Amino acid sequence: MFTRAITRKPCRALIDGITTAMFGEGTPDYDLAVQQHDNYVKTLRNLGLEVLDLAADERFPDSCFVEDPAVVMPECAIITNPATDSRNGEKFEIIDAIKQFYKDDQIFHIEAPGTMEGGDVMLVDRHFYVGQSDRTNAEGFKQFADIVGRFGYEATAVPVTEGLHLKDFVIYLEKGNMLVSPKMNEEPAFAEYTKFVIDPDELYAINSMNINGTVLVPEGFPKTLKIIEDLGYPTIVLNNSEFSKIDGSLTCLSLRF
Ligand code: CIR
Repeated sequence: MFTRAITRKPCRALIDGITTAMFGEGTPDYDLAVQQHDNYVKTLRNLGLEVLDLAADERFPDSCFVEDPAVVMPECAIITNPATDSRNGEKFEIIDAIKQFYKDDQIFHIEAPGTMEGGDVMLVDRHFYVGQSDRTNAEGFKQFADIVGRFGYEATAVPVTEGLHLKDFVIYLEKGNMLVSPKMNEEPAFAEYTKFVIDPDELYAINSMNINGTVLVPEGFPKTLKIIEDLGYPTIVLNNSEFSKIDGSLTCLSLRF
């Protein structure tokens, strides 16, 4: 059960965010991004979460994607080590927010040469699956597994070969149900789960977000929406178009705990 979230307002420099255009072409419209972000925060608040919405930080174009510089769980928070030069400094900026909710001895760090971004980290009950991607390396995984192991969590590394982060290609809903890309459907680490394979033309909607039993789904993906509705979930559809242009999905925009 989530009770809180941390978000950060998009900055004007968002238009210079890193992108492979894996989900959409074009430059984000700043004003529209602000509107979409406001709506995202409002939606989390309507679902009962207390949201700390941090001020925009113009030094870091991608800083609204707060999921990447930290990984949070009830027992501790792990400040990651983002892999790209333009994002690495975000780890210093998220700490003040984290310190409002975690004591110093509950805060851990991924250290170089380890790299990690939270978009690669997916929790299933007490088991973390960690993408091995351009952003999270084997050393980052090793440090992470060691930290969470102290709190009784298991951790398994999963190769990510299709694009940016693990959670762009697999998302856990609950009760053993996962939304997966056709490729992740073949991943041995997920053999035991019930997988719903998302059409290649709707891959962006894999990153839907279960908040306490209501699933937030990006707008424009009717086949995925139907799969989620047929599973019995109430859904809320959110337009995330401006973030998708710089490879940002729904979960990227918050830390939830
Ligand atoms: C980046 O390339 O780092 C950003 N433009 C997008 C980050 C998306 N974050 C996420 O999936 N957790």
